Amino acid sequence: MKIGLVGFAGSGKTTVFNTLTGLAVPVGFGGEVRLGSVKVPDERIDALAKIFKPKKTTYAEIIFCDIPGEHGAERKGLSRKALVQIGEQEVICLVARAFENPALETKPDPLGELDAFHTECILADLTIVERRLDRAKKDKPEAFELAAFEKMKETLEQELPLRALSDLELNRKYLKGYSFLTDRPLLVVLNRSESEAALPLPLEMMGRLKALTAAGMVLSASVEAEIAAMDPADQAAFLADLGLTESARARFIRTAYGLLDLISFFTVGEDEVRAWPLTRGTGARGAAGEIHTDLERGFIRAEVIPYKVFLEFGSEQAVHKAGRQQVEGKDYVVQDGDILHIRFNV
Ligand SMILES: Nc1nc2c(ncn2[C@@H]2O[C@H](COP(=O)(O)OP(=O)(O)OP(=O)(O)O)[C@@H](O)[C@H]2O)c(=O)[nH]1
Ligand SMILES: [Mg+2]
Repeated sequence: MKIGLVGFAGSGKTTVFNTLTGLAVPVGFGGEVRLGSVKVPDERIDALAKIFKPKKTTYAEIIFCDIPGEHGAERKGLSRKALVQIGEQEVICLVARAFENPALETKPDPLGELDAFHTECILADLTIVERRLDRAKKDKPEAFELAAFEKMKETLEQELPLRALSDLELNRKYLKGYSFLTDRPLLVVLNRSESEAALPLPLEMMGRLKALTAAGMVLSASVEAEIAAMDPADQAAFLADLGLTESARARFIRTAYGLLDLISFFTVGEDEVRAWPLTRGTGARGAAGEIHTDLERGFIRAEVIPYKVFLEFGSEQAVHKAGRQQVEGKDYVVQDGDILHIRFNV
């Protein structure tokens, strides 16, 4: 999963990047676009790896892209370069500044930053939509496509993001070639000073997030980056001093999985034990497609062992013997923690 960290100059993106990845990239203004990856911890994968002793253990992975803000110019918003970078991300994480930054003249205004960012994304999308509608006068697209673009125009003109439209309202299958910014999931990180690290999101911010179909969380990036770089055994005590019970990374991953409505299924064997993120509600055939398109194309059935059942019996043989393995067809809705074996034929 690719998550882009974006936001206004000096909002703390690079510091947040360090907090989440445990890296120690120098902070300060400007800099290059940077990538860093994080494994999504999962105790179930740890336990399965102990049992199977596979050659390879693969956790789900998040790749963070730190996209610098624009400095200097009167325009404090997003550069064209940043917009292009954002277009390549699956999830947008806006870092909004709520701490006093002595290097900046402006007071913290996280709501203002969120609104300004949203407006830029609306304008970028509206440009694409209007261009398509202009062309439609000549090339006469099919009715459903025209209707989709008109619906999008109407939505954007009301300053609503495209992600607010359901799949029924907007047939996204036909829009894959387009890159709409407001159709991506948005997670807002409110970057606060240390003294406010454990306070909940302000009500006004929560209201705004709801209106924008976005999720939010609080971070105090400077101090949490320092904690993230410590020995894991020492981290809990320092977090507790801030009034926190969970690391920034764990909170972030939980928020992102919740926003995207993701569950995990597992594949196991001597070669590899692996976690696969999957959108909740996906069928067995769709899950097979996450592993490989051949498995989706030639799908015959899925053999399913829920993680809890596996733990109860301790081995696949014991589960089989007890008759507790499920044999499921393509429409079976995969559950969090399912261990899948896909039978296929191509
Ligand atoms: N007090 C405080 N300072 C912070 C916090 N997060 C970042 N800073 C400071 O703010 C300054 C800018 O942080 P960066 O992480 O470099 O900001 P950025 O968003 O990456 O900046 P650009 O990439 O230039 O747009 C640095 O001096 C940080 O140490 C925070 O949570 N609290
Ligand atoms: Mg930076």
